[in-house]
Amino acid sequence: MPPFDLVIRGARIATASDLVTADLAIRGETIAAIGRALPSGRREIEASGYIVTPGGVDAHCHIEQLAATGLRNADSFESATRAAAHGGTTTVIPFAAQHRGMSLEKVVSEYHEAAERGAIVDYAFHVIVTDPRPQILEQELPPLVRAGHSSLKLFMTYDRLRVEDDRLLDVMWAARRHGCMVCMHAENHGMIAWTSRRLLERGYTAPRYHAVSHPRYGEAEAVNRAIAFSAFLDQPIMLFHLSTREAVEIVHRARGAGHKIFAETCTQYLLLGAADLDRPGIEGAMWMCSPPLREPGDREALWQGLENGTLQLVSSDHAPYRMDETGKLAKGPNPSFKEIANGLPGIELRLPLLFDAMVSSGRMDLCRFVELTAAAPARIYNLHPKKGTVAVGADADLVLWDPALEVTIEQGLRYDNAGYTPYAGRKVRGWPVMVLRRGEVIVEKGELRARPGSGRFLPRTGGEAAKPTGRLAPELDPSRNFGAVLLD
Ligand code: DUC
Ligand code: ZN
Ligand code: ZN
Repeated sequence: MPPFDLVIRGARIATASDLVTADLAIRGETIAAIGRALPSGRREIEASGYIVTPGGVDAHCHIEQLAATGLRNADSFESATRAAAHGGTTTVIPFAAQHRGMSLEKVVSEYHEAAERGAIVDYAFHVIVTDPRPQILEQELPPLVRAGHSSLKLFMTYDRLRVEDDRLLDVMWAARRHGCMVCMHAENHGMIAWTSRRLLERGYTAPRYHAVSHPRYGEAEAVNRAIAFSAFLDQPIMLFHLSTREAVEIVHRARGAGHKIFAETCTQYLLLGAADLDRPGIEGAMWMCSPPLREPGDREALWQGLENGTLQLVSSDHAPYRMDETGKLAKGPNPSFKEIANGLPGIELRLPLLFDAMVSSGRMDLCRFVELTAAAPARIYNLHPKKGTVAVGADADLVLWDPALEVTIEQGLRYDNAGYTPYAGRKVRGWPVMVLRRGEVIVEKGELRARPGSGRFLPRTGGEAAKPTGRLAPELDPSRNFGAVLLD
């Protein structure tokens, strides 16, 4: 009986810190050995010339999610995680989205049911809180945190999702008490509302005006405000989907000043731009997401932010809506930009696009690619070292890359249910040719081998990233002023 279930021989194995050429052996669901001339496995894969990375961790994606408008996005857990698996992503963190008036507990249990039915890769949830009434924060949140839900998302914009400043502080305070990370959609609501109204009043309704309607200063203002709230309450935050140079600069200064701020950008903000929305008719809707795609200078600032550590990770923000009456055209064939669902598909192509743009292009090394797409999200959301690395004892979630394989991204060939990709026509070098999840080969030669429902929930505590620094604002310091009263 061979000592291992599977041995991958002679690949270059990349983690966030090391690059070695070695054999890798798997027993059961975990990595059992990494070394030279390892004993045999029941299955052997000759992989010299290939690269092994940890399975991708996509820490921000919307799956089977109900929008405040009543629209559900195009993907089920099955279709989204099938697409994720084909692209080398083996862990996802989608959302359990509360809408006003809803019980948080009920919302989370419904998303659990959907994921248990369909998920093909492993998953955790961020819990979106839109209605932080005392009952929710005091009664419903604590048991959810104990059950392994340790990150929340808050919106600073959208009529039906946004939480007012004092309520944001309530949620952040509750998060601090229970050890949760708080993820923020940081855009100024008033600036978006004011700009949108004036554009529509003047007849500027096409998709390209979506980019204009989310002013860059609106992102800067809200990012500043979120950082101030975080510093005030000493509650770590994750700034989701940063899109502008200004936001990167603000985060750079805040981190330099010692604030515990984390920041994400997404594939589309690195590779696409506002010019993509500028197409005839309604076609630009396929490039509409929020925050919107920006300018070349923003993309350069985001890349620099990833290089110098200001931004820690790249997610997909997969939010698929079809170009039909179930999605982007739900309000009719000729909607104004305000009536079109925001979001792009991207869960499948995040890793191949970034492998090409980071590694094949020579812009970053393999270790940095692994850090930004797997290790950092796993660490920040406390899934590391089970996920996000290649190490003895870690889950055998692995991607085998052919670094020389060139693929042109075609419109019809995706595995999600969006019906299009905003990256059609792009050529990438480097492609995931085999994907393993907990030791099982789930994608091989373009074929999916895993069954819906075989993905597993990953309960987690907030971990190191969600821990306060211990430096409360002076007004809240219990040894001074009225701090003790305010903390009560
Ligand atoms: N925010 C997201 O995080 N994703 C899609 C749309 C949005 O506003
Ligand atoms: Zn958002
Ligand atoms: Zn999102």
